[in-house]
Amino acid sequence: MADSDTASLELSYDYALDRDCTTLSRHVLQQLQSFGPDAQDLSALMSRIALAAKLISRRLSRAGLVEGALGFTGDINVQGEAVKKMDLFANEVFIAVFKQSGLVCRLASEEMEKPYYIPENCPIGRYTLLYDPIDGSSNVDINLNVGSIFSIRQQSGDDPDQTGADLFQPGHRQLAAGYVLYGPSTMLVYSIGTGVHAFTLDPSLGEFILSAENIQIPKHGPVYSVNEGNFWQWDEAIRDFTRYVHRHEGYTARYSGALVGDIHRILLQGGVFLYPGTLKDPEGKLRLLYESAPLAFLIEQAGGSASTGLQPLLDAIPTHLHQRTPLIIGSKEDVALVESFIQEQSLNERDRVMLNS
Ligand code: P6P
Repeated sequence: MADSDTASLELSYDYALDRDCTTLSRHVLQQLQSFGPDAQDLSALMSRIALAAKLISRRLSRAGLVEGALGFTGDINVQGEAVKKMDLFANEVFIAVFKQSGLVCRLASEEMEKPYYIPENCPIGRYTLLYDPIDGSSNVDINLNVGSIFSIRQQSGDDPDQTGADLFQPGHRQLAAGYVLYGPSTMLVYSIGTGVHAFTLDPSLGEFILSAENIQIPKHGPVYSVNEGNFWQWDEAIRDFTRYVHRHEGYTARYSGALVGDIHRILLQGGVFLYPGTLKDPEGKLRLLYESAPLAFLIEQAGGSASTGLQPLLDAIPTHLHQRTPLIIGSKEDVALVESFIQEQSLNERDRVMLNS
């Protein structure tokens, strides 16, 4: 074999080997360009999240074969939603993974009314994990994509009455955020404030391997993702936006009923996802602390934007753990287009009030 062929082969080996060695924990340290204690903590936290993702991915990939993996538990959670067995399993996985970690003192989950404390980790572990263990669980029983959403915040001050009130801070305060997409492959997409990076689970290795770095969302995209079955319940502004995309070339509707998959599509292809307020749920359906805020953190890190319709999503300050807000998120130009209809409606309303006064 010619020297040049050998050299290029070695190069490809080196590249492949180096990529396969770029695990999540190593990538976090590279991103922080530090081996200090805070960097080590964040690296270890992300490794634990990766472990939780692997355990959940394994269960999901065999759910149809595992006795008792699918279906409902018969309980109703704090959200008023019927709990799936997979919701419960995934919630327990995150708890189990962070026990004995010394890192996380407290977990706040969609599935638990109050924060869950891990006494042996408190007060050493000054981090709180906020998570939706399985988002889109209605898709589990029909074998469609689902996700986990996570956010890491630093505990600020004490929490004497254990309500997690110190967590009621704007989304800018997040240290890390991301999601796991359980699809044809299992992907973990995260940001610690240094861009958005994607890892793909290599089942043969049992490792998440770096598959995309510094992902940038397109400034505009063709996708609009919203449940149009709620059209009758929306404000006129959202209806006007929907009418606009119905009447203009270049838009395509995509909506899976599972937030993580819909957001991942928007991240890669561009466009906008909306879950607006409705007559029944004026604040919308999605929870601020462990769904919208982590996704907004990530999408803004990728060069996109996120809004409640009235303010940047990351400025929103919750008043309780399971607070919901409307969510408009995606490419900057597409989010701005939705907001322009909202602004126009509020101007029209103000004019009407002035005319009638
Ligand atoms: P709807 C799943 O229950 C979820 O929380 C998100 O994953 C998803 O985007 C949304 O609700 C779907 O809600 O009302 O359109 O079925």
